[in-house]
Amino acid sequence: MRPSCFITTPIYYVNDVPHIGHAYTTIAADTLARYKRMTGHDVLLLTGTDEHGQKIQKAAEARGITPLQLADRLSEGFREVWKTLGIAHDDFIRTTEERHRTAVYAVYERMRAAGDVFLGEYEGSYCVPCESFWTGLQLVNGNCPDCGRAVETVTESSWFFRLSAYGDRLLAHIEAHPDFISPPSRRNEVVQFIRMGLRDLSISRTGVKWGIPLPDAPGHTIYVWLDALVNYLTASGFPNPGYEKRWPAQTHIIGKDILRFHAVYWPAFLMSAGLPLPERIVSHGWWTIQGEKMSKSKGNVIDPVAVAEHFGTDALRYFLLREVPFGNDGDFSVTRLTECYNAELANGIGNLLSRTVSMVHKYRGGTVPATGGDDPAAVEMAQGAAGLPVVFLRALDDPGRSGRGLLFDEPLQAIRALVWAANTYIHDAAPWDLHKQGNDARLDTVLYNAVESLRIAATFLYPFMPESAGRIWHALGLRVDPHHMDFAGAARWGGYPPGTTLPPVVPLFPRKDPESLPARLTIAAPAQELSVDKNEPGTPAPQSSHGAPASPATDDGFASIADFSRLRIQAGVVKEAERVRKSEKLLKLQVDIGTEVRQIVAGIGRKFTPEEMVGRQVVVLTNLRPAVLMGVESQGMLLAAGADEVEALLTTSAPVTTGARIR
Ligand code: ME8
Repeated sequence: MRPSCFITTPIYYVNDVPHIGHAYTTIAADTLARYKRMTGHDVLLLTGTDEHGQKIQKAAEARGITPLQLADRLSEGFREVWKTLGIAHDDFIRTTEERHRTAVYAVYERMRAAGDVFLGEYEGSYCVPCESFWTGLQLVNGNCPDCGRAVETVTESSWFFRLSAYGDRLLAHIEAHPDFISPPSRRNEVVQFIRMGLRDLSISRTGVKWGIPLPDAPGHTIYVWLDALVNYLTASGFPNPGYEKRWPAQTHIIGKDILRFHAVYWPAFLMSAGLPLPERIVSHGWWTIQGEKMSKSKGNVIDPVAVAEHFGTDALRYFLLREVPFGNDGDFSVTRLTECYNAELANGIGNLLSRTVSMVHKYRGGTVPATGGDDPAAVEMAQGAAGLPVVFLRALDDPGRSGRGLLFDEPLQAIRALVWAANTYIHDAAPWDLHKQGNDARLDTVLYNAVESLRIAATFLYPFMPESAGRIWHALGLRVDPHHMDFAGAARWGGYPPGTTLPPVVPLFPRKDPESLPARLTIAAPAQELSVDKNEPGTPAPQSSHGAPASPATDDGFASIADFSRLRIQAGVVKEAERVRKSEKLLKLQVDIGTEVRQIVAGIGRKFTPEEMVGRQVVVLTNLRPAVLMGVESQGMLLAAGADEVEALLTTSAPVTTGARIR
């Protein structure tokens, strides 16, 4: 029997349509779910919508419709967006469903039977948008500490949950299960919060009509967070027999904004109800746009569907999980996405596929030959491929239970390295020369190995980029069922069946012109930088393709802050260095920039030897468009100074965190 694996996203509020942030969590959960299915698990991937509470009530009133009408409409909108983004959820829960009400009542009854529910008087500050009560101590300048907005003072009779009784048990559980909350910085935050002392929690409202009525307490509805959190149990089938097959959940994936609800309240509710706790809660960071919180009023909300329409769904999926380590915050930039798309997808796997398939057609009539023998030049590439299953295991399963979290960027980096190695292998082996020389055996070997690298890359890309993996398999004439495969075996070199005939080549990731982005993807620059076109009062100045205000026709020679902030300059550490073949001036460096290791070709070879460079902290322009110098790709530029020749390298006055931005 396949082991069960229950993975969840938060259930999203139906007060607005999904944006890039919601897409991020859901794509991450879908990627994990696909990986788990590939490794033989019986997966339940759950997402859904959170439909009760004052926030929804108010949003519906503002639109002149009922809360349920609003929920119906927006919930459907979420489903449609998930379809566009390739999300294969197994269940979509709505908190207005009957099955959910049954589960909420069953949990509430268990909490009451445990003696943890009592009637009290509530007076507090309530933040409507966050659905959160705050104490006077927690308020920041009298406002909500989470969103900064004004709070309302509320006094009402309320049912309480004895949260204060659970502090020690929660701490003991966290201590005994290092991977219960990740990444570690978030775990520490939760521990500190609990250590400060937990107050009993008000779990019923009289002021909120749009909610699940409390049994035996007319006029009270259940606090929306208790209602919402129970969704995970509802989807397991609770309280019906058999729910234990699904419960406890294996992974709750959430944003850092809702950590306390998941890592303190939720486990306490479950403890009180005598139910097992989820295995792990993984919290990710926050996406901003030009350093600011996304909001409709600022006009900086990015629509994931518009991004997917321009770049393709898989490019968006890839970029979100590749760009920042999962626990970190990130700034979403379409400019950066375009660069990443061109450098890593178009020039990377897209180029590998098109050149390989073209050569199979040109030199072998479209049929992939058997390898002509072992090739020492391919050994390292094959070893890298063979290591992929372990990279996935360490990054997504946490075998040592260290609680590092979900490290989606690590498998992506390993796949990128395989693609890079394959492109370099083709370049070095020069099949076009082998053909001219009539070296058929070696040409067969090189073509076979190129195809094989693609088969393996596609297989391991599947959880991240399911549609593209399918297209690569098709281009290689393969039929693969990712849910019934030998995951570890797929990485073994030599699995591709020679003699397969390939269809004509179809480009996988056609290059994108950074200067022609659709208007829907350009974001207004921060408000203070918007100028107003004098000819049309009230109209913002035209936007250039990268979102900054278009320069006026006259160039006064000054760079604006917007010009400078387009440059991503980071501190890096040189890990490896060697001379570029046949060049006196160029060194090929592998530079760690915190999130990845970049290959950079630098014209410093007359001043520095490779040995002198290893271990040095350097300053790198990391969003320079990649270029090929003497046949070697350079993914950035080392900053140096000198009159004619390089005299010195730029560095910082003291060592800084690898990857730190220079501003
Ligand atoms: O909080 N960056 O719903 P919600 C990254 N209904 N992730 C983001 C993001 C951003 N800028 N904005 C949103 C709720 N998210 C409750 C949850 S669960 C029992 C109830 C993602 O619609 C992130 O996952 O406000 C965050 O936790 C979630 O959307 C909040 O969605």
